[in-house]
Amino acid sequence: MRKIVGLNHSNWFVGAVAPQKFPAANDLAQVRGWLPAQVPGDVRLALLNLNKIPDPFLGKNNEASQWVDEYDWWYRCDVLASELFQDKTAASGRRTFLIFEGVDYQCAVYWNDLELGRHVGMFSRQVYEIPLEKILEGANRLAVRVSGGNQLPRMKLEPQEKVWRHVAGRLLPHGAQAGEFPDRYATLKCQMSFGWDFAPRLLTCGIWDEAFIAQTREVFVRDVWVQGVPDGRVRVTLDVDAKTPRELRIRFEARLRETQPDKNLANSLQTFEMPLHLEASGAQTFALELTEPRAWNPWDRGEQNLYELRVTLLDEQGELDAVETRFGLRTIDLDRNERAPDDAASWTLRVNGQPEFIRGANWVPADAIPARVTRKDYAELLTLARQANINLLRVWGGGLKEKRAFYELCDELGILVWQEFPFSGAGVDYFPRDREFTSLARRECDAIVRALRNHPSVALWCGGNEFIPRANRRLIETLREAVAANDGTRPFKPASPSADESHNWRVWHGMANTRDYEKDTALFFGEFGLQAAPNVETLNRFLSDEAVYPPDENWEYHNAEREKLWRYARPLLGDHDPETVSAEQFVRASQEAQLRGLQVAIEHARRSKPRVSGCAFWQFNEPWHSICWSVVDYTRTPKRAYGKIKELYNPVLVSFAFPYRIRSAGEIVSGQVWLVNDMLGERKGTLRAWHNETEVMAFDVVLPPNGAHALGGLDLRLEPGANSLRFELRGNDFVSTNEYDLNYCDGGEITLRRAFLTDAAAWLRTSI
Ligand code: BMA
Repeated sequence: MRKIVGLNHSNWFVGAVAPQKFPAANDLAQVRGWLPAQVPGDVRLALLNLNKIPDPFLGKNNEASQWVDEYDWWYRCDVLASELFQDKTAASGRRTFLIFEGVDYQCAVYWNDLELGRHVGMFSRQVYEIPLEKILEGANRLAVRVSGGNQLPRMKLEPQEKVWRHVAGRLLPHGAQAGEFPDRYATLKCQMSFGWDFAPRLLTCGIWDEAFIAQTREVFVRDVWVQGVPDGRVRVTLDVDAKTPRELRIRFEARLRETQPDKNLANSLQTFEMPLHLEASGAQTFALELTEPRAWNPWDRGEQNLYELRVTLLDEQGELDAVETRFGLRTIDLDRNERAPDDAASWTLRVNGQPEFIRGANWVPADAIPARVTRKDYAELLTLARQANINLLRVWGGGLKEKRAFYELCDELGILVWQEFPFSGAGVDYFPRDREFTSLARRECDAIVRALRNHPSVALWCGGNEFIPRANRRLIETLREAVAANDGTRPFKPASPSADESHNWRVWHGMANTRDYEKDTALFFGEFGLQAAPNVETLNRFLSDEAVYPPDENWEYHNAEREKLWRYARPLLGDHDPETVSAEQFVRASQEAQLRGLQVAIEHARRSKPRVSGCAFWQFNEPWHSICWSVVDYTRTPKRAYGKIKELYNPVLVSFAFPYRIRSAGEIVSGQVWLVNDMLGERKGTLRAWHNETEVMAFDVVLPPNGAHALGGLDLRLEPGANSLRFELRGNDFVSTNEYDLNYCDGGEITLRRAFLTDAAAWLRTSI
């Protein structure tokens, strides 16, 4: 029997000590004052809850708590023997394990005076056995020394490398995250926390994910790995710590998770039991066959069937240990894109053998203090993603391996996950190449793969964000090995972008006209987007009254790129004088610019199917109050583009391809009407269109399965004033709408200098 004693509570304390180089000596006695804290938690969060620091997300308050990084910190709590045993004298043979799902960043763990171990890295699970004789009657002190601020390891840079990184930081279009950052590059800590162009420098530190104690009899199951395919074949691999070899029985109980109460689940529980010869420790694999198997699918392909699996080890006296996990039956492959050149990279994702056009978004950490993100927070954001018809999230390499709830919810909602390892550059850089760093990378990435591999939603592993693959060969080989050794069922991409993928920053960073997106010839569009201000109500939450408008350095502190915001908002301000527009008018124009830009890029991607196999806009969410590329702000208020994404990502889309030019009333706009169907079945419906209030089209259409085709031309004479073109395609079981502003043209050509620098950065990323 496994007993769990949770350590996720607020009976913890936190205290500061002078910094020491890791590994540090035990200086618990040096802590001057202990403050109440909770786990999962973060030092700043504890201080914030006690009003000892101002809220770092408001105004420029973040500066006021940078001092936190100058200290190392201790967490401690008491564990009573009575929580662990009814009667300790009768507990002989029981084994007790302390488990941390994530400690940020370097730590040493003590049980009373016993050092259980040390660890570096915020993403790997730590498991320590506590010897029975070390568990005292009464209270036991659990203490963790954590360092995450100024004591991080640093990468040694040659003088010429320093100069190069410095110059690149100044010159490159997204310079905020380029530069030296010796600690960031030498650390597998959330890269964004060192400061990014949508995130503050906020070096988190603490026990940021769940912690608990697990108690078993003589045998402890360290890990269960389940691989299942749609025909019902399942392989279960157990990693067991038994101390000595023994003969046992093992029982597997698989139950289809009840998602729809009216389903006939009479046969939902399937039990398998067999004898087992256990070695002292190590992995063993079992093959099971489920009857009436039901596959897991992304939401736009079918049901999200999930199985709950309980594995129990038994001897004559009953249960020794039992663990539970969830899994799904599905396959994932990456295939060549149709109509792509012969030597092109494969970008077509197939789930259960069927091609899946990716209508994706980039996901960044939901909070710059991720310790406080709860299942409810994830559920709200992921439900918004699902409602926007998003079928894949790219968990960007500058962010996290998210908490378990994120992946469980993606499984339930049928959203695929592209998971990156925690490496993120600015396109020009390399990570340390020494053995110590490489083995740290291997350990952390092994742990990430193991933690996520049972989730059917996880579809692809990727080395990380925007670093040059050829300058990081050793790292990429290490990551590839971690994936092969611990999974082997999902594709691996070395980095994003990689061959035949674009991060299109000619628009925005290069200041090109949004129609420039239509020149993108990549097979997968991994990043593109425009900044937009959040609503005025949100601005009011984090900027003082004087700072709310016009955009100034307070906006820049919250990541606004003023010049570019104006460049894209100005053409949408109509006759308003940019000097005198109100906050509301500016916000509306910037949100409209973001919406129109995303519309151009996404429709270009969808019309280019099947040569193009998907896109992921930059970015879905944001980690603090930011003026950035997100379509849902930190308060979870959608920007105008969010509603548009919902339309643009409808599996069935009507698209109007027309040239953007500055025009005046009386001129003719000529374009092509396109129909796109991402579903595997034919769709029939009635297509209607209106130019302002006049109906200009009404007829029945048939959309062949999984394709994009041009239906025919449409010419419209511009009227004075507004010119809106609306489409509605209505079938028996679906409605798809779309809308265009025929007056929209964001003018201006890309400047030569910017074009050169943006293109050079893109070339460096994929070619060197
Ligand atoms: C991309 C991302 C981020 C960055 C964004 C906007 O390339 O990968 O590094 O935040 O551009 O500049």
